[in-house]
Amino acid sequence: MKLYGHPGSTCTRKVLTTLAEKGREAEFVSIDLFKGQQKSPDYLAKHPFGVVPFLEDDGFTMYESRAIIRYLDAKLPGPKLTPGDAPSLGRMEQWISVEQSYFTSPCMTIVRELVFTPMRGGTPDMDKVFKARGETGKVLDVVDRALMSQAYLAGDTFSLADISWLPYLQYLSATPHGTLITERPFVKSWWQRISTRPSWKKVNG
Ligand SMILES: N[C@@H](CCC(=O)N[C@@H](CS)C(=O)NCC(=O)O)C(=O)O
Repeated sequence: MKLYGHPGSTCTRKVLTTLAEKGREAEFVSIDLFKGQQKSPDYLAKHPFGVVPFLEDDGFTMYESRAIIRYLDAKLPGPKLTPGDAPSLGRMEQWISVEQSYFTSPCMTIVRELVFTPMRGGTPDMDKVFKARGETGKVLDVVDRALMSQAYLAGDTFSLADISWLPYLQYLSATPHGTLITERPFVKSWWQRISTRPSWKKVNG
């Protein structure tokens, strides 16, 4: 199995975490996003949208991180990361959709402005940061209420939904707006639970 990605990429990290939960390693092919290698003709021949990750598995190839993690969980032996009962499965899918639809964009706006823009010598747009902070906080309020009565997003067990939130929360936690996580008691304890898993420590380390 070969995974094309970038070690700092949130989408690559979801796939690496899923592999680690399954106790599986893939050959890692590093794509240099800073040099634009994802837009090279060779890579575009694999991934027509020119982003990472991209998976090759014994002649079968695919892209889109959320699809890849579902594929890996279905295919690989090891602990199941998708609940077997319909309500928990529905919850898992709901939270993966919430992450993609409402959370990732404002969360990564904060990270882009406060981490990546200064790294490139630019000045953060604080209006964007404060607007995004409000939006991110509203989503985390909803998560906080849901986690009042359960340990993980899908219910009692860790699932692909938790994996899909981990990389974004990690970046957010490294900004001054990491308080968005720590000031919500149920989000805070969930974050402690999921971010200390050996799989995430391996990927984040
Ligand atoms: N929906 C895609 C998004 C992939 C994506 O945006 N990847 C980023 C890294 S996390 C990327 O390759 N960015 C480089 C670029 O946009 O050129 C997925 O989930 O795989």
